[in-house]
Amino acid sequence: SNGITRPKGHKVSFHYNSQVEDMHFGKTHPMKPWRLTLTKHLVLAYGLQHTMETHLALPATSAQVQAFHDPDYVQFLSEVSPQTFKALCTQPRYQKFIPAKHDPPYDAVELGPFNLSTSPGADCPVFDGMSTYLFLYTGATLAATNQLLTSQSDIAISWSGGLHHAHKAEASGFCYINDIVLSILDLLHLFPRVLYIDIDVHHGDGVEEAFQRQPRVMTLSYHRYGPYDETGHRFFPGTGSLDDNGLKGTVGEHFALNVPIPSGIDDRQYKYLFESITSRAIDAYKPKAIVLQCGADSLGGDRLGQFNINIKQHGECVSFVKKQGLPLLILGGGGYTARNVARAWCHETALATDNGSNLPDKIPIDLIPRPQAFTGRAHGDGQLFPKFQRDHKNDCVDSELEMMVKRLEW
Ligand code: ZL4
Ligand code: CA
Ligand code: ZN
Repeated sequence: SNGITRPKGHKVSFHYNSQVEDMHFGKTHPMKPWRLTLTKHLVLAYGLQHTMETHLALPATSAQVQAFHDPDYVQFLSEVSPQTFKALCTQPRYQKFIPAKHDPPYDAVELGPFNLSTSPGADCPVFDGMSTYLFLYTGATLAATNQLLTSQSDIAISWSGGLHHAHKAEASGFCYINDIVLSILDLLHLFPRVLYIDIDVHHGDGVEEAFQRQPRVMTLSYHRYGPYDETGHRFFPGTGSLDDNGLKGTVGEHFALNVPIPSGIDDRQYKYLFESITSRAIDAYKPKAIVLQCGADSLGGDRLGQFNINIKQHGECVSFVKKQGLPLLILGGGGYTARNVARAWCHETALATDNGSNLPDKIPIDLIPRPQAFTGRAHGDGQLFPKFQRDHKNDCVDSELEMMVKRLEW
């Protein structure tokens, strides 16, 4: 009745547990789980729940998480809270995970084991309900993965997942459990080759590192990368140069691809890079399944990002990958201007179910039971595709991008 229809010829499932929304990383911490509330409400306001299966996610088990992570780290994560942190830190089994001392600017926060901290300035704080949050976002991604493994879905969506920086025994960059690595390990039981594509503005270092020694996973990350800034730092995490292609001297060499991008890249430039490089990678590698991390911090106007791309082009990356017709896992990731995260991921949910052109331009805003934070003039201009103020000067020049595409042809 509103023009929204079920997709023909493929099945989509959506995996989520609203409990993740209640978490707070800290007052001014950029990671806001309530962006997932906005996303969910927008999806529901457009009626997209009728175009796919919606599954309530259950928490992952410790055994599942240990398929990649160190058992001591998993044990710590399952017990930690602001109340238990100090006592846990003194336990003998965790001593070897406490850094002796750390370099600036990290010395501003007092670090416990595994790069975790209760200091307010930490990237990976210990907060109330943290264990619940971590095991739920991981459970959602693993349930989505299972839908693909059992051919019950052709596309499975897990917007609370996509936390690409977590290492085997270390939290990093707002990521604690690497749900992506766990998912790909599961996919490898069935699919001989899995392609991982990452359009978050940050380098997908945790996923690349986990698979850098082996050829059954190709990782391909598009991200901001550049020289040291005025403060002597690189854009986080500082890895992912063009020459970073998997661990040299192992069979994994040449099975990691990185596309380092200057700030200010626009839609046209991003489309050129994404489509030429992704299609070459797919033609050469012939993956049997694809995992797509859709970090929304690559949008213009993001609090942490430095690109100038619009929701339309972000979504065209999803459509381009979907068009390959392979089992597809769609994940979230970064995204720090919450209203734009919700718009992008709602639009991409619609694209997955072939409803990309069916969403009216005006957000049906009065249908959205919105939280306090979404009221007021600063939030929501009522447009699904807002015209972004370019907030980063475009120092991204075509000739540089063309050279990169040439160098990545092999
Ligand atoms: C914050 O305002 O570049 C954390 C982090 C906490 C609260 C108040 C404390 C103020 C920005 C970021 C001091 C903050 C100092 N609070 C933070 C080297 C850094 C050490 C930490 O999208 N300081 C580290 C991580 C990146 C660094 C990006 C992206 C994740 C993903 C997938 C992770 N870390 C310098 C920064 C704030 C904060 C404000 C912050 N941290 C911005 N960028 C980082 O790829 C989900
Ligand atoms: Ca990326
Ligand atoms: Zn990011």
